Amino acid sequence: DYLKEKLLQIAIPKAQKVRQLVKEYGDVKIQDVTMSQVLTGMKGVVSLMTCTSKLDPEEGIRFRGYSIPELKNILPKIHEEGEPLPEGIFYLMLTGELPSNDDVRYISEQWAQRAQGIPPHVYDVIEALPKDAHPMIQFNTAILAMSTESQFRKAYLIGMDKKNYWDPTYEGVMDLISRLPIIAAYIYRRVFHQGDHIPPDPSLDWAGNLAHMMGHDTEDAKRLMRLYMLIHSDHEGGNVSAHATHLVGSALSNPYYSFSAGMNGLAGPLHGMANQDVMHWINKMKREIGTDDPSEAQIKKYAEETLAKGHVIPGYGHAVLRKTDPRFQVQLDFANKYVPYAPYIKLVNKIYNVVPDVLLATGKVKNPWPNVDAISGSLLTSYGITEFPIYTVLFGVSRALGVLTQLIWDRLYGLPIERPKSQNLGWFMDKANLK
Ligand code: NMX
Ligand code: MLT
Repeated sequence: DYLKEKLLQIAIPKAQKVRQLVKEYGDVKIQDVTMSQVLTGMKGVVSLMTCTSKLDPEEGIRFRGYSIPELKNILPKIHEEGEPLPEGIFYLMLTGELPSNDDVRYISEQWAQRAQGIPPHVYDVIEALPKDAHPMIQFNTAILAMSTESQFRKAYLIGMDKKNYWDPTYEGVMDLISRLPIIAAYIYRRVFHQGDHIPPDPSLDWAGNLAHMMGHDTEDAKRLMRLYMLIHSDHEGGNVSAHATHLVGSALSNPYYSFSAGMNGLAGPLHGMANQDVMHWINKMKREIGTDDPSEAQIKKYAEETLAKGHVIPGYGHAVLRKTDPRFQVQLDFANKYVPYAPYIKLVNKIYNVVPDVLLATGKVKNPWPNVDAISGSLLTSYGITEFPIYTVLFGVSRALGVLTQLIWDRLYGLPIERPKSQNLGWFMDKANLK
């Protein structure tokens, strides 16, 4: 496997640097931490080392230094006018280098081959769940069921040398990523299409195959799926799904256990489930106002009522970003170009005109702008993928690319078990001299 060889060559000097930093520069102070940072979700506290991507509050995400608009131009594509292949961003996040067409083809082929290894019991486990169990429950159950295949545990029991932990991690990650589209499509067809399953087409790319297996076999749907898989793939290390995957991986739990932890976090409404909740919020608005095409004044009133009830407006706000999410923007540009008359896209535009001011008026929301989830469901719906509960699963398939390449790097760096310190309320009160 030339990719593994290459990765090791890139990683050896970097892992040496990590060891040197700990040994020779371990006492260097990097930050002061305030009370409010700890008590409001550790915002801004640098406590993780992540190499796959970095988030700037104003500019948004960069993957190994490249922004989304840049990647749309430089990553390999199947069609000149089309979207980059997610295989390319995987290669970039893994190696730090831009892939050639051959590199991307190699990964596509690897994943198509490895995808054939899903054991039959995984389908039995999915089938044992009620059809109306949320697709994220079915997805995560399948991920855990696939951990019977983990090579990490087997190698660990045989007595693998620490410095080789990355190797079975890489194997598990490649297997897992290759199989996620099949699992996601299986759940989709089981729940929404009477179990009428569509076999994978190994000649297709990873994202194109997902659209194909879901039954959305047009070139347009494949193109949208490539875009979706590209932009959801990573958001540096501190978001809940990345952080959870990394934390659980630090106990040397295998890639399946680690990724499952991340997916449990993605299923929360403040994280990935927001993409489904946005659609519920829009549809409830249409029902309550009594029209499919509410005016901006009506949307404003509905948004204000949402806040008055103590609910969040899904798809808006962010823990780090302080501007419109470039992942929202790239989808909006795509939608305005290809499906501008789609009713949900017209609504997304109207909501964007109104909601930031409503949130700003609260005086407490730190970022009133839309995030990735404010449009992704409306875009999928406009391409015929109208079943909202599958949206977070699609987010999860994509997120695997980033959090699992980082898991390989965690083992290449030789990072230890993670164990921050906790304190009780009295300790914090003492620090503040509060009686
Ligand atoms: N609607 C209503 N209130 C909000 C919103 C929103 N969209 N965003 C923030 N707030 C509130 C927040 O609940 C908090 O209220 P309180 O002080 O009463 O507890 C206050 O504003 C300050 O919060 P922030 O510091 O601005 O935001 P925080 O970092 O705590 O949370 C989110 C970030 C993303 C969880 C938050 O903006 C939110 O709940 N957004 C809606 C859900 C959503 O779209 N999540 C998806 C994020 C992207 N993703 O895919 O993961
Ligand atoms: C993400 O993509 O993980 C979300 O935008 C949440 C985050 O970055 O905190």
